[in-house]
Amino acid sequence: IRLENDLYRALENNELELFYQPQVRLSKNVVIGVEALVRWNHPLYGKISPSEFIPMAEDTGLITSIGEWILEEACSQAKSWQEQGLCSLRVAVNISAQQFQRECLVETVKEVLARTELAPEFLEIEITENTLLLNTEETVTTMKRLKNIGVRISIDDFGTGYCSLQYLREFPIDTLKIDKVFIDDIKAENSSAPITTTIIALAHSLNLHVIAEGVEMLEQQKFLQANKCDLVQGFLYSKPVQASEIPEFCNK
Ligand code: G
Ligand code: G
Ligand code: MN
Ligand code: NA
Repeated sequence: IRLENDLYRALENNELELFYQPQVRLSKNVVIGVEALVRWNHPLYGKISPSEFIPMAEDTGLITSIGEWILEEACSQAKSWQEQGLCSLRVAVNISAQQFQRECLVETVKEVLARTELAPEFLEIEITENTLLLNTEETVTTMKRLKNIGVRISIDDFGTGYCSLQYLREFPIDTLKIDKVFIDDIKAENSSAPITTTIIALAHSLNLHVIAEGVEMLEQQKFLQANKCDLVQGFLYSKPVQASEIPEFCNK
């Protein structure tokens, strides 16, 4: 309860910070994007994980202002990297289920893109399958409106939700993110990881991109390369880092 009170001040006290984790194209070994991951630097308790305070932000309604700050910070950072001539990185932003349900989301995305002057194709919105479970009609409408703006949509933690696959036909999705639990099945280059290979095949047969999350071992990279996964993300390449550390990944 104390923590909830503190969250009210976190924004104005500049206690929130975005970290960025590189996303690598396997065929060319280049960084093509980053996922923005929020951190709360609490003056007393130190770093607090978003899995703790995002639910709190949802309960208190603070998710609207915090979500807008995250979106704007991520887009303006991406624009700033582009202006420095470093690289044209896509930025992926996690949107919680509740945030996705808010009526203002599409307007907020539009306004943030206008203010930061980031071209919409460089913004990717990450939602989970559980977001799709809620209020299907409105969810499709919101996704279509986001697509019309030109932003990309990815399904985070793919394969772990309680969702039927029917949505893949109906919803305008660009990318599937294979959850780390399935990547963990890959222990060696010749491992059996049928869920991962099936998700890759599923994505490609639907003309979607596919990214593996939580890649930690070279054996996993080799397996994913052999099985034609498009993109990878994980500690093998980099943990989430501060914005200032991202440019050095672009010149590799
Ligand atoms: O980065 P980390 O492993 O601590 O993230 C923990 C969880 O918090 C993950 O499920 C991640 O998707 C979520 N998360 C991280 N950053 C954000 C954010 O900016 N917004 C939302 N809604 N969730 C986030
Ligand atoms: O739910 P979502 O996929 O957005 O959560 C991403 C979370 O996974 C972040 O908290 C990030 O710190 C964490 N993460 C990213 N790469 C790895 C990895 O290779 N191993 C582990 N254990 N966690 C990772
Ligand atoms: Mn994510
Ligand atoms: Na995930």
